[in-house]
Formats: sequence, structure tokens, C-alpha cells
Amino acid sequence: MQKSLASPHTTRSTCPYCGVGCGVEVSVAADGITLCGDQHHPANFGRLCSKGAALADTLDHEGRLLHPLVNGQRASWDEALDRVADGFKKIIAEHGPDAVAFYVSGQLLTEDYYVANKLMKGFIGSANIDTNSRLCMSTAVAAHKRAFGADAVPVCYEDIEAADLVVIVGSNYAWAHPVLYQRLAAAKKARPSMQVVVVDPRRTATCDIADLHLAIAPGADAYLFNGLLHFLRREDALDLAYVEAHVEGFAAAFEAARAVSSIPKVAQVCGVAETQLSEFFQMFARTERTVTIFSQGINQSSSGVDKANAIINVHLATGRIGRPGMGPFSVTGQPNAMGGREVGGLANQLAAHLDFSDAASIDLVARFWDAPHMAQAPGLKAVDMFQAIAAGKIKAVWIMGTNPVVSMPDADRVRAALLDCELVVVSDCVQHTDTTACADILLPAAGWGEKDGTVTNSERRISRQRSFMPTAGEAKPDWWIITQVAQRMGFAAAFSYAKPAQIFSEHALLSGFENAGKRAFDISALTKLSDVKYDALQPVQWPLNNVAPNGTQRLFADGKFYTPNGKARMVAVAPQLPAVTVDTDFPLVLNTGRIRDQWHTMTRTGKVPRLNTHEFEPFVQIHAADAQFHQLQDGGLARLTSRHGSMLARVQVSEDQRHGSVFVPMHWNDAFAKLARVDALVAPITDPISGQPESKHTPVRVEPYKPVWQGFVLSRTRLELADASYCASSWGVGYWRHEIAGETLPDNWRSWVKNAWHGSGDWQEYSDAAMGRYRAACLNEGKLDAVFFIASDQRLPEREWVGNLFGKAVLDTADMGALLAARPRKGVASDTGRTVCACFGIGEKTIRQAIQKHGLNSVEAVGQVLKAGTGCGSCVPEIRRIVSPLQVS
Ligand SMILES: Nc1nc2c(c(=O)[nH]1)N[C@H]1C(S)=C(S)[C@@H](COP(=O)(O)OP(=O)(O)OC[C@H]3O[C@@H](n4cnc5c(=O)[nH]c(N)nc54)[C@H](O)[C@@H]3O)O[C@H]1N2
Ligand SMILES: Nc1nc2c(c(=O)[nH]1)N[C@H]1C(S)=C(S)[C@@H](COP(=O)(O)OP(=O)(O)OC[C@H]3O[C@@H](n4cnc5c(=O)[nH]c(N)nc54)[C@H](O)[C@@H]3O)O[C@H]1N2
Ligand code: SF4
Ligand SMILES: [Mo]
Repeated sequence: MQKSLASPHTTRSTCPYCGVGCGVEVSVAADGITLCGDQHHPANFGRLCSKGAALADTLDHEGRLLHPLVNGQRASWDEALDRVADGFKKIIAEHGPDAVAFYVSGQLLTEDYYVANKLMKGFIGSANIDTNSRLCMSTAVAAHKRAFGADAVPVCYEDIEAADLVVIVGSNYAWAHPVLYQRLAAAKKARPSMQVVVVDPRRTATCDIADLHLAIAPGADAYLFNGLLHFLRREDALDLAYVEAHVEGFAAAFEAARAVSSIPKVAQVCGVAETQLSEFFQMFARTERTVTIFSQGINQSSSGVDKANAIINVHLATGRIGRPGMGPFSVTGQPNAMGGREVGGLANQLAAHLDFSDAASIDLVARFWDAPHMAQAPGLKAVDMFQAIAAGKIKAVWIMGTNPVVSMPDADRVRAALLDCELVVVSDCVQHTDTTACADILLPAAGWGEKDGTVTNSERRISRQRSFMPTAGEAKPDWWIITQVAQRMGFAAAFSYAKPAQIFSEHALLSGFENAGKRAFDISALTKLSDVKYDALQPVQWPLNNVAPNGTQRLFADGKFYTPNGKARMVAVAPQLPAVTVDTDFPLVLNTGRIRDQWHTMTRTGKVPRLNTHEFEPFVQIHAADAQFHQLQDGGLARLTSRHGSMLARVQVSEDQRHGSVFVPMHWNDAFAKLARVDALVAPITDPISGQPESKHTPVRVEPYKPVWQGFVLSRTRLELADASYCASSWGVGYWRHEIAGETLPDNWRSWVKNAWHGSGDWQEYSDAAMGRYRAACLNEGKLDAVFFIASDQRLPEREWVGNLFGKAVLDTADMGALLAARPRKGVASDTGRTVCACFGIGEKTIRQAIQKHGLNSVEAVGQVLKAGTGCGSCVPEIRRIVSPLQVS
């Protein structure tokens, strides 16, 4: 176990969630594990967001996959590994190497990723290894390669703080990259002249610090940046000397931008006011130090690569790249999205930033690996890969560290494909996910805190993840599992690593192999690190070689790019709107994305009560006018339907939503709710260059869903409420919360309830059949074990005070009376409202009451009275919205 550099009892590691890559300090003591931000880590300097701060609460073994399982039966590692190796070998022997595939993840460590890629591309002899980064960063990768000749992010985090203008496009920075957002917010506070523009169809929490919000029409971003390019030329705001010296393709790019270029025309197609548009253009024209951040609102699009290049174009044409405080910045999502790109985990990439475009690159990697069966052509990209599985062309797939039955578009088809596939192997830390349910062989992977390796964050910074606790059950690190299978497939010599440090060293060596400055990714300075040095590796930014032995903060300072002639390329972009548009059957645009406190498919964040209080159900956010037109009520249920599938969700009418589009979080799935996978609806339409799916734009219909009864159940253990047609379960503080609804009335509520709650205890109930109300509570030695509230409409008591009763050792008669009357007893706050501050559990209503009572007029004042917002700070934008609504234009 690696001990800390800070003190004998602490370990320094890196947060396993987002691509900000925050350093954490973990203390292991007899009474438990505590954790805080690492003051010295250059990504966060001690800060953590709500998810990072709650990491210690995810480390118990509840729900973990502890042993290998073959066809649902416990098996030894030997047995399971042999089954995997034999299964793959047999299918390869019969059908060739392209009949097998790996589908991996930006959440694997670099060392895991490196060996998975090596096994598939160099030894099995197929390039059918793709990754969830296809759904995430593949667009940015393609755009970088087109513009810079390499997948290299030019900027660093300090550039954001040093900028005078930060343009945030298709990124809900405040929720998805919270610590970077906090750094930006702090920089703006210290230097109020700094300006922030947000380009997003929705008004998001990120708009809290925006001087300008362009609520752009979905999919119109390439028009916006093409229009900007044209405007900048007209205003003489380009750096033509820079273009002349360092850029090619200007004329064609500019010509393409002319098609739609007048301010009225651009404003019209972008759906924003002309005044706002010209304000943005002028800000951009006059501000030299500009950083443009972009994320999934750009990447997840059927023309995402062009959009990203339209953004990069304006930076190249203004020469705003390679200098402090400026540059285009694609922020990565997953903790090791960048590391996966370095090892070539995408089906169209090779290791060390090489690809299949020339025979020499393929040969280079083959020689380095001494590969017996080097793949010669790109493999199938994620969407095509699952379609090939559905078509029976791929007969064996090994899924590692990702949950495609939830996160892939057309997810019902993905599930069906896996259920039909001859051999499905899944490596995960968690036993019951929507994807593990489709597996023939389940391999228990060691989780965060149990494994060792490296990750690379958004600014090319490599940091160590270090283990600080024993592995759960028989779990093993991914690199070990993969190399064991490789050995059993007959490749023992090439996969005989004893520890991650050896893999890292080989990866570093390959990055420098016959490189000589040709490839951006070069960490040859980290080759042959001793074990001690690998263990102690400090966060460093690549390139890291003999020219730059201490790493590189910023790229392209010398105006040289990784293209054959050293010049960057502007790309002629002919803007395109989304591939499929709304019509009368599917009149609304479905936009999907993240919420503040959940991580993807919730396998880890869903375990933490305080992260489940901010939002606890799948929801659909909709503009008031659309809600009215489609007869949807705030707080009611809705059924969403697309050409591909359907789901149920709670309606949130919101002024933040753009007219004509709705937003649904990507997180909910069968493990937590019924009919809640939004990707069942998302069309499998992809960008032709990157293969990234258009996850932000599917035409849908949203109709009211009117159950016969609705209700909720709070219970000490989780219940299977099979009769409910809608059921969303979340783990609260001391109880499980189930929001339910049904289409048929049971004959008898009492037996229904007893059927659902098997535990013994004293039951008390209240029933008003005429009004369709039923309430029941079960006590055990005076302590509350379960409560059921059923109604024919939405008139149900607030959950918070009912939930608080689970904290009482004994309920007295007044409590019971209050429960069955569905009204809190006198003096007890009826409702604190939806939790805003997860750190201190402060609800929206509590904040509103305090504002009124004490006349509070700032976030700071609310913090002083309630502490809300003074923990991790992730909720500050929401508190500000409550204190002073509608600040942003
Ligand atoms: N809390 C939390 N944080 C996370 C994650 C998580 O699961 N939870 N996941 C991580 C990962 S892997 C990723 S990739 C990142 C993603 O980080 P983000 O990309 O910031 O997150 P999203 O919510 O997917 O989408 C960003 C925004 O794109 C907007 N958008 C939709 N369509 C358009 C459009 O046509 N144009 C523009 N300009 N904007 C549009 C959406 O309204 C949304 O607000 O987050 C990372 N951080
Ligand atoms: N509609 C819609 N769909 C989307 C998106 C969207 O915005 N909208 N975003 C897309 C994006 S950007 C992304 S990145 C994907 C994310 O989607 P997924 O990758 O499917 O989501 P996760 O929940 O992060 O899945 C990670 C899995 O790996 C497991 N795991 C955790 N640590 C380890 C480990 O060390 N080893 C192994 N073997 N397993 C581990 C977890 O338990 C979990 O089951 O979703 C994509 N899908
Ligand atoms: S911003 Fe939050 S989720 Fe992202 S790395 Fe930092 S603590 Fe982890
Ligand atoms: Mo992602």
C-alpha cells in the first residue's frame, strides 16, 4: 500500500470522477476513512465538489461484485479466466479476430487501458476495441487532429484564470467540472473586468457568473462561430500575420463562413436576439485573452467535429493560441478520458497518438510490441460495434468499466444485442447494473482506493491514483484481469507484468519510440521510473521529454503544429443543423446531460444519501408554454416517446428551458427506477467523422402520464414494488425512498402493503376509500420501519419531515397521529424543500424562509446564517438564483 507523501497516515490520490482530476488526501484510521482536497494538487489546490467530497461514503462493500460469476454461479478466478480466454480463442479460431470486441472506458486507469488495447490490436489482431469516450471525446479528438495534426489540448487551467473573456459553449461547467468552475468564479471575483459568456440552449447553473447567456437554438453552434469568423474579419480583428506564418486553409474557411454571415441572419438561425449576438461578437473582437471552453453540447452532435473546428478556427484566425490566457479548450469528461486517448483506446487510433492512416505507424507499433497479429485497419466505433453484435457479426464482447445498456443511444437495441450475443464478459465493481444483467461471465474489478495507476486530466496532467485500502472480496485490478486472460490466450511473454509501474514504463517508452518531436504525446522522461519514483510521481503535464524534462504547461507557443508542414489548419465548415428534426409526431427536441450530484449511471454516487437529495427521480424539464400546450403539470408524471423507445419521468416546468426543447438527465436506469433510461429514446445517429452519437438532439413526444394512484414509500430496506408501473428508488438518510404510481387499483391496500413489506411489526393505518387515500406505518419496538402513502392524486405529504421520523429512536402517539394525518405535528417544519446544499442538507424552502426572516441579500449572508453553500460550494449558483433571481440577460 502506498503511503502518503503528506503524513504517515494519509495517501494522496486523484478523484475518480470528472476530468478536472482533483487531488485528494485520504486518511485511514481505525474509526474510518476521511478525505479532503489536496492543497498541493495543481488541479484543485484543496477544493472538492459535492461528488468528490462524498467519496468516502462510496467505499463500503454494499452492492459490490465480490467474486467471479459464470452464468450466475460463483466461480474461481482460474475457472472464470479460462472461460474468457477459451471463449475468445474459440470464436477467433472459427470466425476470425473481427468476430470479437472489447468495449472499454475512460474510467480505466492508463495501465489498464494500455494492456487492453495492446491485447486487441497487437495480439488478437483486430482493432475492435472502442470505448465510451466515443460517446464523449471522439469529436474533440478528430477536431484536434484536423486542426493541429495531433490530439493535443493547447491550454492549461491557469489560462482560464488568466483570460479576460471565457466563452463556455455546450458545457454546464458549474455542475460537470465544478472545481474548474469555482476557480473561474474566484478569478472573476478577484478581477471583475473578466467576462464570461455561456452558449447553451438552457439557462444552466453555469450562467450564474455569466455576463451574457446566448440561449442558442439546439445544434446551431457552427453558424455562430462561422458568423463570428466573418465578423472578426470585417472588424479587422484577425491576426493575419499569424495566419500567414502559422495557419493554412484560411481562405476556404472564410469562404465557407460567408454563406450565412450577416448579424440578422446568424441571429435568426441561432435563435438569439441580434443585440445579444453583436454584443458577443464585439466582446470577442476586442478581447485578446480569450479562452473558449467546449464540451458535450458541441461534441455530441451529428456534425460535432465541424462545430469544434468552427470554434478552433476563430482561435487560429486571431492567433489566440499558445499564449497565456487564450485558446480553445475541450474539457474532458471522465477521469482518464485523456489517458485513454494517449494509449489509443479508440477503434480508429493506435497507441501513443499514432493511427492507421499510414503503414509506417502500424509498423512502428507492431515492432515495438513485437506483435504477432497487428491490426491493419480501424475497428468498429461504438454504435457500429453494438450493431455488429446485434447482427451476429461480433460474437464475443468484453465490457470493462462502462454501462452501455444505460449510456449508449438506442439502448433497448443495445440490451437486446447483448442478450443475444454468444459470449458477454463484463468487468465491473458493482454486481447489479443494467449491463451486468446481460453478462455470461462477470469479473469483479478492484475499485477506487483499491487500485494503483495513473490518470490524465483535461490539461494533459498525469496524476497517480493510489490504493489505500484492501480490495473488496476477490476483486482484482483491471490490468491484472486483462493480462491474465492474455496469458491464457497464449501471449504470456508480452503480458507478464507484475505491477502497473512496469506497464506505465512501457507506455512511456513507446511514446518516445522513434518520436523525435513528431508526436505531441511524449512522456519518454518517465521511462524506467523506479518503483519508488513511480509511487511518488507528482502531477505532471505532457509533453515530458528531454526537451521539456519538467513537463509542458501550454502547447504551440512556438507556432509550430504537428502537421507535415508545421502549420495549423483551419477547416472550411458548412454548418449543418441536426440530422433529424422535429415533426408533428415528435414535436420536441430531447436534450440530455448531467445533474450536479450524480455520476453517470449512479453505481457509486447513487450509494450516497446526501447526493440523492438534490434530485431523487428521473425528470423532464420543460418550458411553461410547452407544458401547457402538451397538458403537462409541474410535479406530474410524463411519458416521453421517440422513434426508438419510451420512458417515464417527473415533470419540472422551468423557465430555464428553451421553448421547443426538453432536458432529461442521462443518469437514471433500471437499477434505480422503472422505465427511466433516457438512452432508450436517443437515436443512434452519429457524426460521420468521429462516430460520436447525437445525444443532445432526438425528436420526442411528451404526454401526461395519468396513473390511477400515486404515492411514496419510505422503508429501512429497499422494496421490490413490482405492481407499481412507475417506481423510482433512492437511498436517503436512514431509509429508502420509493416514489410510485400504478395503473390498476389493488383490491385491498392492506394486503398490497403487507405483500410489499415482509418485515414483522406493529401496523397502524388510515384509509379513506372514497378519497382514494391509504396510509400505513409499521413500527418495530417503537421505531419506524416503513411508511406507505397512497393517493388518487398528487396530494401527498412532504417527504422530508416523514423521512426525519426515521431518525427517531421511538415514535410517540403524537408522531403517529401526525403521520397518519399526513401533517407534521405542531412546531415541526413541514417541509424544508428540495435539498440545495448537499454538504449541510439545507433545503430550498429553508433558504427562502431565512432570506425573508433575516432580510438576506447575498450568497454570503445565506452562508453565514445557514452554512448553506459554505461546504464544497457546488450549490452556490442555485443559492444565488434563490437570493436574486434572473440576474442574467
Ligand atoms: N455531476 C457530474 N459531472 C460530470 C459527469 C457526471 O456524470 N456528473 N460526467 C463527466 C463526463 S464523462 C462528461 S463528458 C462531462 C460533460 O460535461 P458537460 O458537457 O458540461 O455536460 P452535459 O450536461 O452533458 O452537457 C452540457 C450542456 O450542453 C448543452 N447543449 C445541448 N445541446 C446544445 C447545443 O446544441 N449547443 C450548445 N451550445 N449547447 C448544447 C446542454 O443543455 C448542457 O447544459 O461531465 C463530466 N462531469
Ligand atoms: N443520453 C446521453 N447518453 C450519454 C451521455 C449524454 O450526455 N447523454 N454522455 C455519454 C458520455 S460523455 C459518457 S462518458 C458515458 C458514460 O457512461 P458509462 O460509462 O456507461 O457510465 P458509468 O456509470 O460511469 O459506468 C462506469 C461503470 O464502470 C464501473 N466501474 C467503476 N470503476 C471501475 C473500475 O475501476 N473497473 C471496472 N472494470 N469498472 C469500474 C461502474 O460501476 C459502472 O458500472 O455516457 C454517455 N451517454
Ligand atoms: S471537480 Fe469534483 S468530480 Fe471533478 S475531479 Fe474534482 S472533486 Fe472530482
Ligand atoms: Mo463523458
